[in-house]
Amino acid sequence: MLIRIRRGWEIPEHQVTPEAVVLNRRAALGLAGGLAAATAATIVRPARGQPQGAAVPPLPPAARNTRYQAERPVTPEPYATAYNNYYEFGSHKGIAAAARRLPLRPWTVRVEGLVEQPREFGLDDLIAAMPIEERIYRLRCVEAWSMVVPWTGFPLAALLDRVRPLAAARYVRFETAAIPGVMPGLRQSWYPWPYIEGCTIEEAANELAFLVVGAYGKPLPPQNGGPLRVHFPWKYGFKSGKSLVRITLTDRRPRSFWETVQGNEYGFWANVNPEVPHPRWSQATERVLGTDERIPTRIFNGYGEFVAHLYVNLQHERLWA
Ligand SMILES: Nc1nc2c(c(=O)[nH]1)N[C@H]1C(S)=C(S)[C@@H](COP(=O)(O)O)O[C@H]1N2
Ligand SMILES: [Mo]
Repeated sequence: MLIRIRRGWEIPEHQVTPEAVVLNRRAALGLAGGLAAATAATIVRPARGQPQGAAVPPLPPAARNTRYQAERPVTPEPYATAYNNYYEFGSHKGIAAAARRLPLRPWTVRVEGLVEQPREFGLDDLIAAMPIEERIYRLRCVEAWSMVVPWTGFPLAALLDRVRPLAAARYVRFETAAIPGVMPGLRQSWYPWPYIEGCTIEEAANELAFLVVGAYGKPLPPQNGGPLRVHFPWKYGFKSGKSLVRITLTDRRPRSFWETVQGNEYGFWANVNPEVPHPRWSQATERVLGTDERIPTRIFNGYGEFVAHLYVNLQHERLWA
């Protein structure tokens, strides 16, 4: 079978990445104060496309959990793994080759903060200890494109149980890897690295909140956030931080990367809602990655039956962007 992979820059609708537009504008406005200094610093760069680090073991067998139905075809793997947002590797969609420089092993993630038992987990020990399963989830990017991916992973709640959150913990903060020698995007020093995201403890405990270690039955490739990412399928994709290194339970609402960059466009909650437009474009429909289709966007990305109850008493909050 011949599958032609369109490169990010060949997709006419997305010649411009909306999220990048903001930053380029900010840079043009002279907000790039630290840029000169950062470019001057010596950055050791391994050869482009060269995988780094120790070998990644195959995933243990993972049965598909049929409770979660995508109701749409799975996006062909070459599209999902070649059209990515991962700003640490560049503010365009074609970062997959550059991301192969990320060493995926050894990998550890710290889980700490307001917990009884802070711990650092080696990724393979964690995978062996967790209830691994496959879930087919929709992913809706705030840029109005979407895909459907079979992820392998385990509920975020299963990991949090291991460290026993204290009653005072109200939020979960996700910190993702920032490795200057490996990630050329970090030289764009006007961005508030590292990439931070966050959610409430109730959202983290929701059955849909998923820690992902694989896609399409294989270990999660770096461009999709390997070796460990989170996915909240009812929220815009930017809430789902890639390549996690630290998970912190806290009593303060984390301020996320995109909130810091442009808080009027990217808020804390960022639940998918077709009726609430982004300030610069409509969210009513979405382009289906790998097809020429546009389909209506659904509230909570179609996951309202699982998550709508989380927001009933929060109508005063800016829940949708
Ligand atoms: N660390 C980090 N995580 C990130 C991003 C990023 O730039 N850096 N981009 C986000 C955005 S905007 C989206 S839409 C999803 C994209 O995931 P995918 O490449 O697997 O489709 O990752 C999210 N997680
Ligand atoms: Mo996104």
